[in-house]
Amino acid sequence: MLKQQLALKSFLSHNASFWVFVCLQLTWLPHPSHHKENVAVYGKASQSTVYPGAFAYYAIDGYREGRFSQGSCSATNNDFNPWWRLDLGRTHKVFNINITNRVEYPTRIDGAEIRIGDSLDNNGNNNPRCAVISTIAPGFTDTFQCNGMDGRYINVVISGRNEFLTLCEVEVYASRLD
Ligand SMILES: [Ca+2]
Repeated sequence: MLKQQLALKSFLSHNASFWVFVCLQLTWLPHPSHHKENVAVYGKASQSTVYPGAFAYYAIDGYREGRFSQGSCSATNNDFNPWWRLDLGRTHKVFNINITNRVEYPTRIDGAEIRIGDSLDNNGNNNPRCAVISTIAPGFTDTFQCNGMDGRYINVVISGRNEFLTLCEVEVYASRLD
């Protein structure tokens, strides 16, 4: 047997437990792509009211364009407690959510809450809270960690004031619960 073969044989036998460990990890770890797909684009969006031409769907059209005039931002009218909701069709484990703010009037998003769950009570706005958006820079995208919260519905709601709720893109990175 060649020297190299002997060395390899020795390495493999002495490190058998290591290779078993590697194989088990490769087999058992969830495939990373489960978390890397934006599932929002497969959902259905709705909102408390529709500002003329600014449909709820524009927040999940796949474009982060933050200039309102480009027709890729959703907006409600100046509602009291305005909300936007995404229906994923079935319960998902939600890891993180990216929200892209509008370029103009960026402070309108301040204080908005992200809520996730399976209930439609109060239009889904009573579901458990993932995060409160303090502020997002004009036209920027911020990420909010939801750490595997379960839910079919993702709501963004502004409580306690009249506001135009404007969302230029909402991306949801989640795994389907089978
Ligand atoms: Ca958009």
